[in-house]
Amino acid sequence: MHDTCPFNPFVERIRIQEKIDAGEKTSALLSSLGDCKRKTPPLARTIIISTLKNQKKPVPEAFIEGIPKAELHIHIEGSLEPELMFEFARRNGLRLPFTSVDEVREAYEFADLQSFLQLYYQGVRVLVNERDFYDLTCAYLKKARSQNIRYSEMFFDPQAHTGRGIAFDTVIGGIHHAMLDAKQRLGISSKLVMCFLRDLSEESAIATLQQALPFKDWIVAVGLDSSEVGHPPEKFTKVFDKAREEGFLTVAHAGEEGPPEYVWQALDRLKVSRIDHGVRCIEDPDLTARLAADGIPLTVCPLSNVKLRVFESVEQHNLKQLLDHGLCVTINSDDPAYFGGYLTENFLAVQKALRLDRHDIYCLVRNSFQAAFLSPDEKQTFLDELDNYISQNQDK
Ligand code: ES4
Ligand code: ZN
Repeated sequence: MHDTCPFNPFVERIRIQEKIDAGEKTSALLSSLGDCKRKTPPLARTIIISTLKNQKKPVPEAFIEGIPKAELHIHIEGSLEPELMFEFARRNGLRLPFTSVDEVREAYEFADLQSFLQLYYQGVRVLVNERDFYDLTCAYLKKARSQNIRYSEMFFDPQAHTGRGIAFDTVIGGIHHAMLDAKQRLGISSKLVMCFLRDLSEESAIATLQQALPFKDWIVAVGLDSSEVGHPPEKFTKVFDKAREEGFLTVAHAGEEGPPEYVWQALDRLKVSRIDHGVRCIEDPDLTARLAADGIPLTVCPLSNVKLRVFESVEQHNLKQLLDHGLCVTINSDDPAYFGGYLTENFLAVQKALRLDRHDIYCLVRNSFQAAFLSPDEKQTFLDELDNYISQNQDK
């Protein structure tokens, strides 16, 4: 160790900080570390963070577009673009209550979550055959790859399909095979999270979990979505207990429209690893402190929150406050075909409206890889890729 790394990292840290303060470039500093860069990653990261904090230049869009990202909150059915909706309706011999793609897009004005869900459940009816689920997933993963998403965890809603007579294996088969092909052809990694619809009964969720057991290896976690208010997490305590016994990780939508109490229940009753949305946690200081202390990530979806009127505008969004409270905030697209943007558009919107700097963007992206359901080694590979991007793009 000492043969290749003959310096004291503490002294080195001070020496490097002086150079950063004097304006030296990240790439020069990192290469001055030489071999020790790999052996002392925290030092390399200190350099990156300190130089990012020193950057006063505006954040170019290209920096955000190019940064390697992860997405942890995307409903695959919510990536159904109107063009594909028409295509699937045509090939399945179904009629849509719209005459054109433009007419569909014009209908995407929502008063709240419930008014969105009506259109969302109407949209999914064009998904009938395994090939529809395959094509839908391929289209999303291709788009994700084009935005430099390196890893995506996708929700799917089996009950939205089995409830209208589509077999569970048709749904998961199409999605899974698209994930395998996208990994091979595009190099994008992905995992699947199965959501229970909370406006249905716990018995229905239990039946869905049973149907999923033969496909256990294809699903990393279970979640809870759909109409939140009036359907508290505690309603699903038993099915989440069973899911954890079967080896699934757990997440839940909570604190999107629902009160902080629902976030407490998701943590204490459903034992979730992450909270989806969670933005209303800020109303309860004890809850905010708990989330920060336990490092529970929030998968925040800014454009979704504005479209569904959780916040009046992106400028009014509390994402920056959540970060300032020390929470592990991540940025996500939710239902990109309905909410006016995929992941990059979400980053661009918050960067502009909340004047985020490069360091904020770095932290948000880093949080997503840290919060992902990946092994420590897999995370490290992505984090190294992220750090390389930062050190190579600081002059842009
Ligand atoms: C959803 Cl934005 C949102 N919230 C809750 N459930 C959902 N399902 C699809 N999108
Ligand atoms: Zn969601």
